[in-house]
Amino acid sequence: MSLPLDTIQKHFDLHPKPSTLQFQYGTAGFRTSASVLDSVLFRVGILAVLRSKKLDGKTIGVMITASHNPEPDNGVKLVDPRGEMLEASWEHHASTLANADTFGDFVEALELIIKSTKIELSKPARVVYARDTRPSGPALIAAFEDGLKAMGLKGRDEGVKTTPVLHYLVRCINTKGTKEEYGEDSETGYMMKLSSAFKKLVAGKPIPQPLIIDCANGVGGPTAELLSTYLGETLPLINLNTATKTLGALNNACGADFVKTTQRLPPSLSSVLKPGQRACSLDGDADRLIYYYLDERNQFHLLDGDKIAALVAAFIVELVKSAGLEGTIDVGVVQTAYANGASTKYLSERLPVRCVPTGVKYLHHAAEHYSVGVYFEANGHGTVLFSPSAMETLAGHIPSTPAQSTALNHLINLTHLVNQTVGDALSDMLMVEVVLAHKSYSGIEWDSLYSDLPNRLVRVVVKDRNIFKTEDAERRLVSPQGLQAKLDDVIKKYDGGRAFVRPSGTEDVVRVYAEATLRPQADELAFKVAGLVYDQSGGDPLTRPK
Ligand code: G16
Repeated sequence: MSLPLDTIQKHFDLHPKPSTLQFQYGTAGFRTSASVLDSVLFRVGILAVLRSKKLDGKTIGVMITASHNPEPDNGVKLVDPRGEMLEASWEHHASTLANADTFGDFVEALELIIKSTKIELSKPARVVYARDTRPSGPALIAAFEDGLKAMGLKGRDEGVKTTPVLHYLVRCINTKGTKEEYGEDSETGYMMKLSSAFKKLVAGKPIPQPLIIDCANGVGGPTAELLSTYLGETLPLINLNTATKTLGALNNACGADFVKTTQRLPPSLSSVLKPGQRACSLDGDADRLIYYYLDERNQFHLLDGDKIAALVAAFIVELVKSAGLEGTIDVGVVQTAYANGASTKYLSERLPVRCVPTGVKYLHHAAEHYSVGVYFEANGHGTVLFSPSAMETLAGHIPSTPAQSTALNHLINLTHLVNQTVGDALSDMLMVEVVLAHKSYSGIEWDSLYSDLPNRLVRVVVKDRNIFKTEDAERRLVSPQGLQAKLDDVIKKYDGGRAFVRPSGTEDVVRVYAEATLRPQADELAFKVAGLVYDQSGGDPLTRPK
C-alpha cells in the first residue's frame, strides 16, 4: 500500500506553511502564536495517523493546548498509547514534517519516516483528540482533521477537555478488555473513578472547610464543576475564575503560573479568601496545581509543587511502613533545578531524590525507576507513579494486623486516585486533600514542613534563546562560552546563593532562577544574572532587566 498522494496534496495546499518560520517539537510539543500554527496542525494530523499505524493501530492522543501561555498562543502535542508523552525519537519526525517547505519536501520527509521506522501503511489507525478553551481551538482542530482526512481517517473528537483527561482516555481506550484496564473511557468515568477513590480515602474524616479553586478561566473550570457533582459533600469546592468565554481572560492575572511566578494571590481572590482558608490555582489546561493561604496578618504563603511533593512523599512513606512493606517498596522523588534548595534538603534527608531537566517526560521517566516515584516540578506539574511490581506487591500482600490492612487499603486507593499517565491538577488536589485530612493539617502545618529559601524567577527577552545551552540537569550553562564563569563570580557573593539560566521550551524567552538566604539578596541576584544574560544576547540597553 502506498500513500494517497493526490488526497494529501489536495489538503496540503489548503494549509500553507509560513515560509520564514521554523517550528520545533519541544518539551510540550509545538507551541507558539496560534496565528502561525495552521500548517503544523494539518501535518500533526498526518503524523498521528502514522504513529498509530506504527503501533499496530493503537490509539494515539492529540491535545491542542498552550497550557499556561497567554491566550493568543496555542500548541499541540501527541500522546502515546499508555497515555505518556510521545516517544522522544518521534519528536524529530514531528519537527521535520512541520518544517518541509514544499509538497515535494513533505512527501520526501513522509517517505523517509515510513521507511526508517518500518511503518506498514495497510495497518489500521486510531486517533483521539481534544482541545482547551482557547478561541483559536476550533480552526486549529479543523486543520488537524484535514490531516486525518488526507490519510482517510475519522478520529474520535473529544471536544473541550483538560490535558490530563485526554491522557487518561488514551490509556483507557488502549487497555480496555486487558488485565491492565485503566477505567471507563469517558470524562464522567474518570470523575467517578477519582471521586470514588477519594471518598474511600477520607471515610470517617471530618468534612473540611470549602476549598477555593482558581480555574484560570480555562478548561479546568467545567471539569472542576463536574468533579464537584461527584464529590458531593465530601469536599466542598468553590470554583472561581471560570469565565471560559470571556476574551482575554485565560491565564490573565490568575492561574498556577501567575501565582507561582509573582508569588502573590490572583487579584480576583483578594476579597474572597479568608485568613487560614485553603485555595489552589490550576493552569490553562489543568495539569498544574499550586496551593496557597493567607495567614492571620493577611500574608500570602505559597504551597507549590515542591511542598506538594514533600507532603505526599512523606505520607506514602508512612503508609508503606504501616502496611509492613518497608524494604519491599522503595519511594523516591524526582525534581528539577527549580526545586527550592530547602525542599531538596528536606526530602534528601528522608528519601532518594534525583534532579532532571525541565519537562514532564524527563521527570516521568526518572520516576519510573522507583517502586513508587513521586515527581513534581516546582511550578505544580506532577504525579505519583506506582510501578507494575509495586502494583503486584500491593495486590498480593497479606497484612498481618488491622493497622497494616488499613494502610494497605489506603495505598491501593491512592493508586486509583492518582493519574498514572500524567500530572492532573484535580487528581493532585484530591491527593493533597486526602493527606491534609489524614494528618489534620491546615495550610499552616503543611507549610511548616520546611521554610522555602527566598527565590525569584525572571523572564529575559533575548534576540536568540537558542544560543543558551545547558548541562548538569540545566544547572550550568555551556554556551554562550564564558557566561557561566561570570555567573559563578556573581553567585558566590551571595549567602546561600544559587542561580541558573535556561532557555524556555514553551515561550520565546530565557528563564533565570535565583535563591538566597535573604529575600532582597535573592531578588538582587536574579536581576544581576538576568542583566548578564541580557548583555550576552546583545539586547537593547533600554530594555535591560533592572
Ligand atoms: C510545560 C512543560 C513543563 C514545563 C513548562 C515550562 O508545561 O510540560 O514540564 O515546566 O512547560 O517550561 P519552560 O520553562 O521550558 O517554558 P505547560 O504547563 O506549559 O504545558
